[in-house]
Amino acid sequence: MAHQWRGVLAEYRDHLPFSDTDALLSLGEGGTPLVPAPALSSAVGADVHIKVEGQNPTGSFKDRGMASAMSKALNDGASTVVCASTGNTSASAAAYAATAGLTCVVLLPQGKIAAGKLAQAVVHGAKLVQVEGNFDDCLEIARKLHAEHPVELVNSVNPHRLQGQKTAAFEVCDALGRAPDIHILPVGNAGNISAYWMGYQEYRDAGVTAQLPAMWGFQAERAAPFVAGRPIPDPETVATAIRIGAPASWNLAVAARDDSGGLIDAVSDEQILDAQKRLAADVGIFVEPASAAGVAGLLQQAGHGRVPEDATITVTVTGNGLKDIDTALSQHDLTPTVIEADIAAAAQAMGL
Ligand code: AN7
Repeated sequence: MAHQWRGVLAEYRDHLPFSDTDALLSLGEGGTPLVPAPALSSAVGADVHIKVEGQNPTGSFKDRGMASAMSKALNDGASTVVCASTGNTSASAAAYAATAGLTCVVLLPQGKIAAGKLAQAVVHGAKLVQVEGNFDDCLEIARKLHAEHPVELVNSVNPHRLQGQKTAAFEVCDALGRAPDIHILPVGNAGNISAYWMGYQEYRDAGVTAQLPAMWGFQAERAAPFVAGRPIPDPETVATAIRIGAPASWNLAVAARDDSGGLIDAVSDEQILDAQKRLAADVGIFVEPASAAGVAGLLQQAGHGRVPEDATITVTVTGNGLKDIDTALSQHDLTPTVIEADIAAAAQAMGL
């Protein structure tokens, strides 16, 4: 019988801090494809592969860490979990709380969440609290609620989130048969770049791989605290998922960048939307705007001559394009071609 993927916790149990008696939650997260991208490879002169995290159960990479953090909360006897979110964390937390039978409260920056993500939190039964402020305000409230009340915090400041998320680095190595030379991804709250770096180091230390990649992170230009070297008070970007000015995993991300010999740079909203279009039209992968920041960064660095020839490069695209169709469609002319229900009219419309 074909192997059925069991979710990241069961698949990578040997590398995760769970005991034999712990219950492990799964909605089938992980096992996402690593897709070769010939259009990007020829554009930048390297061997580019896309790690398609939009194929996770709730459509983003957050499911890996949420499986882990929610399992831990369940095993510890929690009854309520809380998170701040730009959308994907809340969608994932809501789904995993549903399967765990826990109550979930999500704090969201009012008016700045893509409609698909809001829908996910609603249908999975989370209690939505919209905050008149940005993500950073929401996270501060979530941290305090956790400190002062019996609620578990499932943002990536919870170390179990990074434990689950590091499995993506394992999968990249398992798929390539080696670690890439460069791993690229978008950076918002900075949990993911920290988790990948942890995963790559653990595989190298365990002797599974021989080398480590350089970690390249990309932020949106007006929400780029790592580029500024300090928090940004009023982050703004079309890529609402990474509209974050005070990343929680600051020190871990700086270590990932510096210890790997990598970089964290900024890309404009225009570059992000252009990369989103190229991924969809040239590669065949529809991602949300934030997820295109890594590809935008790759193209930018190639333009500066900084992409080593023939390097093996993996780029994580973090979330599914279907979560935010409003932004995607706003980039296209939607004037439909309308015809009578008639073959001749159809042929004419097709230019035949
Ligand atoms: C699609 O959901 O922070 O640097 O609250 O949704 O690990 O924060 C989302 C972040 C990239 C940035 N791409 O990852 C949230 C949230 C997408 C995202 C990021 C996010 P981190």
